[in-house]
Amino acid sequence: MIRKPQRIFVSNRLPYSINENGDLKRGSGGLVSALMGVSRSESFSWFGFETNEDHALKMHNLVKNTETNVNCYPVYLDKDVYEKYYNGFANDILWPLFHYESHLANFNRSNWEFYQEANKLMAQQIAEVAQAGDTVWIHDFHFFLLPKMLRDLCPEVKIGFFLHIPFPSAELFRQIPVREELLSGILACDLIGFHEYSYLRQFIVALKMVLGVDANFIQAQYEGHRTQLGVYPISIESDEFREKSQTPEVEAKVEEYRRQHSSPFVIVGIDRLDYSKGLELKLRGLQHALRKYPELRERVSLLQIAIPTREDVPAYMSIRKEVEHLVGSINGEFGTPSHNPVHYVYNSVQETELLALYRSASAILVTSKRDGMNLVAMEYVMAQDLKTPGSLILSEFAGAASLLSDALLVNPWDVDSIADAIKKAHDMEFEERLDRISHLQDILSKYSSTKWAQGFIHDLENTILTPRRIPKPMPVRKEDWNSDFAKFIASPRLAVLLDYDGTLVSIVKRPDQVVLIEETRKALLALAEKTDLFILSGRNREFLDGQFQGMKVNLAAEHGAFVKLIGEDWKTRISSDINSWYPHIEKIMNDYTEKVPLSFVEKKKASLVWHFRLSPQDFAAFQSKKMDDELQLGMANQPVTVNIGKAIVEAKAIECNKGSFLRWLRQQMNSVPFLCVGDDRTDEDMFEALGGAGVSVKVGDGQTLAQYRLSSQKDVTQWLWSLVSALS
Ligand code: GDG
Repeated sequence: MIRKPQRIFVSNRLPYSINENGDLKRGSGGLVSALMGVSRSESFSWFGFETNEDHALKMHNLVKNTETNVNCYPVYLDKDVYEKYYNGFANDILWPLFHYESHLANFNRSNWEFYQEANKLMAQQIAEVAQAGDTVWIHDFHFFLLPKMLRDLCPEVKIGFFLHIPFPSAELFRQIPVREELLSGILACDLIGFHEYSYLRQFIVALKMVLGVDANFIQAQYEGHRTQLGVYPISIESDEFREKSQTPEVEAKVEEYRRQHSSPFVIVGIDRLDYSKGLELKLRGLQHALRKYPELRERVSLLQIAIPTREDVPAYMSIRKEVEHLVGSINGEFGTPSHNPVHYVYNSVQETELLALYRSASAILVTSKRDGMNLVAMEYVMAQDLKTPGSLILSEFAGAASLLSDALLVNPWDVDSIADAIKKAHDMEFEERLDRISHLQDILSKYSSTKWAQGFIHDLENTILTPRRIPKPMPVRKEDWNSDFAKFIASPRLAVLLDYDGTLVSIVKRPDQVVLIEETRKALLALAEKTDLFILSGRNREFLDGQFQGMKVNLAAEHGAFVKLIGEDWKTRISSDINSWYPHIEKIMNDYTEKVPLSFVEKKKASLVWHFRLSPQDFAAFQSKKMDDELQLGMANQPVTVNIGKAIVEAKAIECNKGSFLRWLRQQMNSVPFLCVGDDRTDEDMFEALGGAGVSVKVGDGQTLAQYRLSSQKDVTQWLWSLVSALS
């Protein structure tokens, strides 16, 4: 029987736990219902850490007995390792930094090692279950390294990643000492999702800044792998939530709370006592409202539930202290014997109480400084009774603001903004409140968390797996070559195409000062005795003539636009009209040379190259993009191609292309196999055109279509000697 591909979800903790009586408890969070909702009828697996060894052993079977379609895989992690990976790294560096509190981020290399260890363990355990065609959806910042680790173990699994918290400004992200590892880890995914467009934008900037990857809003390419990018704002199970808020138990509690409320206009606040939630800003805003609008005194109060979290961490102790101090000071300033403007509860509440609080309050105030989304705002909206609709006052800095634009949006850093919104909510007519809440409820009803999960999974399952093109290593010594390559070299006749700069000579700041070293020259001469050797370069004819004077090698200049076979003169392969674009591009490049210090134009017969390797890099790179844009637009209909390369912008006649040269040469040489060697973008055209007609070797790092990789230019001469020796 053919096995059906399965879905695998991964989160830090499992949606289940075992209580003291040994009974299984299912978590009630939004993510749990979303993922359960999306896979109601099919079976799926869920991986998460478990620090109780006994529970880890029992969990799988306990879950199987309760929910037949869930395969639950607890990954046992020693408490100490968990503490260091989770609190020491994820919560002590990623959480503060991603919430713009970089002063609280505390990098510790040993905790980083535990983060790697936890990710690795998770990858190994998933790899035991996942098979080709399966989909793995990884959740959140605990697992930045997991995608790559898993990809290495299971290349044919589709991997998705969703970040539940904001992605910060690239300027902050780049402070992380292990920024490259985090980004290259996550880029092994097939799809990465964010709550909000601005998070995706920051991510793209970070990719460029940290890894030099040019991504757009749709996808990123890194080391030959394509990653789709997208925005998927999370939601709640809206209709279910509305129904839960209307039960008789909740209604009874609503009545009770309304009787107890100490003012006619109660604003509720439900936040974990985390520094990102901006509780101190909320209190300052309220204080300012009561000062600015005396008519609100004794009419407006705040019922704040602050849910304890990470109580032993100094930053959390200090925010608690500040919040409690502010509560005291506001109650001192505005309290009366019968009324306190702030009712503060440092505890969590039962679900019935939570729903009744939402339903009984006249407004909710969310003042997060940064918040991935904020589900509390959505829950408040869905809990509202349309006979008594309340108002949602929401921080612009919560991802939810992008979905809930009918809220009263505030800048939490501006006390006036909060004060004015409180006043507006207080004074708002019934019709406007109803209008706003109905519209918000409509949005959420049509866009539930199940829809969110369906949207992400649909896109993930529809991604096309990038075939893994990881070139095999090419050892310098022939004794270490693999048998395929050794066999290839044994062909009776062989054509060898070698690029020049970056392959036969190292890249230097002044290209005019490049010379072939004697040892390489000798190796080439020896190789030319045994093969049809071609030097295929972007350089012009004069330069190649100078470098290879007296050597019996075939030369191809300007990426193959001109060719000089042994014993013949230079011949052109160009048939298009160069004059239709050359003077115009020359003028534009000259203009840029004026603007960018130390840049210069290299003029060849069928191509022009603007070089900026000596110029201030960021500025020149920016100007090169502008130039590229200008040339692409202006020259769209001309027989010229424009490319940005390593510190160059190159415009060349369409015949100047190593791929087209190789195709031409293959026709001339019939079935002779080719060995193509090169290091940069232009050589990729040659590798692509080669297809199955030979073997390609990339010199140095970077993404490539080549079959083999020689690790560095420094190894080329030695390797050429090995070839000569193998051919003897
Ligand atoms: C992260 C991101 C993003 C809270 N206290 C009680 C209680 N809750 C429930 C709420 C709500 C949930 O917890 C909190 O969700 P948030 O979205 O507000 O925040 P985080 O936990 O920080 O979650 C966040 C989210 O991931 C999803 O992607 O929105 O931005 O930080 O559902 O109702 N529930 C009960 N008693 C409580 O005392 N019963």
